[in-house]
Amino acid sequence: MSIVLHYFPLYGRAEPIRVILNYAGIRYEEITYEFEEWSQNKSQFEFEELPCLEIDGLKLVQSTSIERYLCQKWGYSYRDPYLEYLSSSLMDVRIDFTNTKIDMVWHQKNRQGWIDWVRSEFSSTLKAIEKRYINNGETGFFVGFSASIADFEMFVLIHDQFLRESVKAEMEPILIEFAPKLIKFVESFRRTSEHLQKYLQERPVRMF
Ligand SMILES: N[C@@H](CCC(=O)N[C@@H](CS)C(=O)NCC(=O)O)C(=O)O
Repeated sequence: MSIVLHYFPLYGRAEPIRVILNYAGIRYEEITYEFEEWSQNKSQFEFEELPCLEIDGLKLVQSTSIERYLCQKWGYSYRDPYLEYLSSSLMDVRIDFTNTKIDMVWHQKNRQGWIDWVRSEFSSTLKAIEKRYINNGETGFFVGFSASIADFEMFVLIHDQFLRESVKAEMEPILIEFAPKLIKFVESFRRTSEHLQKYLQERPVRMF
């Protein structure tokens, strides 16, 4: 099977896709577009946006639909509608967060304002996310006893936005104050896949 991920030199909307692929130990290539060369390339892609995941020549677009596709294909989804709702609703939480961050940090160049927003507004969402984790029995997963889209999404949200080396000093205190069990989730989920651990050690350091 040939798998190619097309994206920019960012974690961005492609990172949950990379995390799912790596967690499952699936080999793929990446084609990275520098921002200057994007305008000549965008017409190749439906909706003229990235990420795009090319699987055996089939070009999949829209990041969350790609994630759902991968989760269905590799056994990380639930047939039960309520369990799947519990799982995918956490994806919507992460997207709301991403959209706010893109707007404040990327467009408005207001990183400090965004950090203030995380502490004053998003902290109640962090508490609600932690409550979901506790309600599932602190199993190491957000829904049931095995990995689902909720875990990939919450791993990317909590690990990359609060705990990775380059943001930890500023962001981890917010988690410690409002939702400390989410740190335990990240530690536990990382241990469930050696492929994921290797990926995290080897991936390039990105700002966004
Ligand atoms: N709903 C889309 C949004 C995709 C999107 O906004 N992609 C941005 C990068 S994160 C992009 O391609 N920007 C370049 C452009 O619009 O020309 C998804 O989730 O994939």
